[in-house]
Amino acid sequence: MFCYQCQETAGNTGCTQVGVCGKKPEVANMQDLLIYVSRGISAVTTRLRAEGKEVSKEVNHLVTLNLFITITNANFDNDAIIARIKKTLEVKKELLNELSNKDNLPPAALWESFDESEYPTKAATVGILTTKDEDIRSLRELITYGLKGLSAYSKHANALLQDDGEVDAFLQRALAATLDDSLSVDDLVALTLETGKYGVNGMALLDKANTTAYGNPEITTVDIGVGKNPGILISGHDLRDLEMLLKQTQGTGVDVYTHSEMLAGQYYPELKKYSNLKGNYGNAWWKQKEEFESFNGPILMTTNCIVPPKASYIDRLYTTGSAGYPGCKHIPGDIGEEKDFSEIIEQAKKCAPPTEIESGSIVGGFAHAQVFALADKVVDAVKSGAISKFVVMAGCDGRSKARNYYTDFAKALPKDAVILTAGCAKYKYNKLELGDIGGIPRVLDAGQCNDSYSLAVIALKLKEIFGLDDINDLPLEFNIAWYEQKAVIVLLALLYLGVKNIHLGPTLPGFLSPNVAKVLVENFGIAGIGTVEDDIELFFGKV
Ligand code: FSO
Ligand code: SF4
Repeated sequence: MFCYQCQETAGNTGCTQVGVCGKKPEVANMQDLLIYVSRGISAVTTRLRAEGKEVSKEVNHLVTLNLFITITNANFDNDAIIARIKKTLEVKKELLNELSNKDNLPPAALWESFDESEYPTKAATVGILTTKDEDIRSLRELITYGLKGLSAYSKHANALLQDDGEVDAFLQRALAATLDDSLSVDDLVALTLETGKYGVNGMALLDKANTTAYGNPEITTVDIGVGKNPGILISGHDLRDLEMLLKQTQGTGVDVYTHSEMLAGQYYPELKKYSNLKGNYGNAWWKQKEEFESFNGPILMTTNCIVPPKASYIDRLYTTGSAGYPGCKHIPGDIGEEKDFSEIIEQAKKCAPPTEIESGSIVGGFAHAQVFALADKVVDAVKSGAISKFVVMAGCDGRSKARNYYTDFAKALPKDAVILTAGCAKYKYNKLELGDIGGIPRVLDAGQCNDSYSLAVIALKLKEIFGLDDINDLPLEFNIAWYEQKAVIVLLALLYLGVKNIHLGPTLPGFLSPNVAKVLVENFGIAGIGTVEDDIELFFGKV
């Protein structure tokens, strides 16, 4: 196996024996093959579109779900991945029949085998290292990881019956382009930036889907303690799953708690109206071994991030959608279907209520509409100097000790600085008592990692209000934490929007070759992180 797609990759160069995430070599290899066949089918759909033929939504959804499944910590279930490979090959076979011109298709578009005993051998020939030039490899993977993130966001929008055919067409065109040996480094750099453009569109689509279905997030105080009823803990990012679970648990005496990224569900009017939606339990994804144990009831993983579970609670862990883990029950249900969570609810009834691990509350819901509603207050605070700067600290949390930097950085910020956050990175500082500035909390949580889009919309609005020509002239710094591939699409989207001098940590991606890293540094001023003291001085001058 060789995988270097996430921030925790071994030695920041690549996992080769087993994933730091717990991914086994055979699963890593089948994921490589799933990516290969997804590239192959994308070459076929891209040719079909060029011939003026329609590609169905079902095919688009097939490709996006394939990519989503290979995101870090989403799916560890080899059988599920093999089933996706076969399904993709079947669909591709039919699509090939519709093509008028099959000349010069890449080998991935033509390869086919329904005998899974051949898959390991094939997988060994299609992995990341088969691209020999390190810069081409780096750019192909950077694009692929951005597309994985984009797929995740598209899939969530699709679950709410929203599609953007242009995003899907781009996604497949770009995926197919990673097979094209005629593309130069410059071509691939251009495609990387174009990926960012569609990243913005994909996040806008999801924002529209979420707000159309559930209203605009609003300021919400979320309890982090527990009640007396048994509970179901729902994690991951899929709000449609949360809605179905809330509906089905009403009146059963079972409460629903959110975990990690699902916290954002609490901010939406059409979700928070359910009286059986209790508080948020626990913290970011990587603490789940302890927190799932003490939760006592069943846990539903709707997407990443799964940590390989302990035997003590594996019988309480369920997956759905892109998520999967061998030995955990997977709840099926396609887009537009009502999933049946009754088995989880029945199990919950027999479980003890959650053990309290924290008490108090956290405040969130500062997505674009809510911040716009407070715009006068915010603008006045900036004009009067009460707020000196905003610091975007969106992204992911993770296990590495180096991430304590973000807690220390938040604590060390001048008291007139406000943090804009989204994603599970917030758990590094959302329970600190950072106070407020004239009623504006110093940590404004927009929601999930995809709600970084909201932060960009807010920045663009501030640019307009202050009459600036350039987003980089705002009193705004970007100090982003990354872990997996959704953060890659967020980064590319920000670059496309013209944001410069983003600090990215705790380490720069291992998949960036020295030359590709140089392009990002020279053109966009991307930098790593330093010590807390140095970075505070860099952003604020001597304080
Ligand atoms: Fe976190 Fe995991 Fe949302 Fe990621 S739960 S790390 S960027 O999946 O997607 O922020
Ligand atoms: Fe390693 Fe990350 Fe890949 Fe897991 S996802 S195998 S930790 S690089």
